[in-house]
Amino acid sequence: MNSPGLFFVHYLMIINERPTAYPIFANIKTVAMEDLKLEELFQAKVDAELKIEPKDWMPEKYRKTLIRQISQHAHSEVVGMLPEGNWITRAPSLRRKAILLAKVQDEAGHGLYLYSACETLGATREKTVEDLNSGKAKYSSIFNYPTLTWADIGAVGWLVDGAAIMNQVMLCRTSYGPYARAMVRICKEESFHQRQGYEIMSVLAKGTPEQKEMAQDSLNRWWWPSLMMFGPSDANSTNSADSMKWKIKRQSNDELRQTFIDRTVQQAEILGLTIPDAKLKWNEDTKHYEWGDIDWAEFNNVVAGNGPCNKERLVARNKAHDEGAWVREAAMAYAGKQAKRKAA
Ligand code: FAQ
Repeated sequence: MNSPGLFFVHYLMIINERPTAYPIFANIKTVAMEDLKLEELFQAKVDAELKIEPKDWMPEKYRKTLIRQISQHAHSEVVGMLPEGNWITRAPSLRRKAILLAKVQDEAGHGLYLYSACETLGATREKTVEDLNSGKAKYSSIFNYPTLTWADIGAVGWLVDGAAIMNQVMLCRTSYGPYARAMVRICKEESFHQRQGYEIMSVLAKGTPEQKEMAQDSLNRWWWPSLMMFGPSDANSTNSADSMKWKIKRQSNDELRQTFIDRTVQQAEILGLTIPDAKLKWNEDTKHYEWGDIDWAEFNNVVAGNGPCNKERLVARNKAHDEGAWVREAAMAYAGKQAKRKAA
């Protein structure tokens, strides 16, 4: 307890959650509950940096916003395996293949932690997955672009994981406990992913002229879609006001995008590659890069399901789901047997 505010919130939690353990406080509880509506108590907890846990009271809109964001995040991890999985059989060496395999498996693990976090909010796994497979649910726009060359695996690690981690570090401190805890491990792994991508780009950029050209071509194609990963501009971000108030998000889409650009431009300079933006310019006064215009029509089109690979991704997910039916059945049968054995 390092502040009076935190002490007050903690005290209210004790008397609200365990009044019988503190009979002296029973009357105060009634008064406190009258004075402080549940929503205010919830907000006070959030403001005091206490985590909201699954059994705590929460506004319905908070629960829905979390289910929306966490499920979209989980779907992104799972669909995100597809563009990279495309290169596992064609990785240029055994070392590269082993690294890529490990990375793609990490993404599956991230999906699982996140689906589990989503279940703690009352969303069933079946419904969440069904929403992805039917095309109802969103996932990150970035995974609807194709990986055409080996350099794209470098660009995905460097730029896509780089953008993902920029956004996800703040989520380690998100207000919902299960999401925050899942994000700690995810961020450690994303950090390795970003470095492996940068290393691929650095080897190619220092290689033959053809290899350097391949790296540049890949940067040209992935730069703008990576900037779109941060979501619409703050002015058009419909969910941000609530998410910031509830400390689900702690930095805005535009702030994170700017930080990503500032860091990544310097990394491109070290690689000797050129960011495909004629308007890119360092501003000595703001200490930030100025940059060109994102094609929001392209973003909206991809999010609406009309990007280069949207249909292909859903076909692949549905095929994997159908072919995995026997695994789910076997797991259920095993769980049934275990339950019977325990009951006997
Ligand atoms: N694509 O009001 P906002 C990864 C939607 S994981 C598609 O600003 P919000 C790992 C948004 O859902 C990458 N849709 O929304 C990996 C909303 O629609 P709705 C994913 C987008 O939630 C690497 C509407 O636009 N990361 O890469 C996109 O406050 C390599 C209005 O937007 C996460 O999911 C988009 N890019 O802010 C895996 C992180 N952006 O639902 C494999 C968690 C926005 O109202 C290989 N998510 N929309 O119908 C977040 O931090 C947030 O959800 C944002 C969007 C920042 C993505």
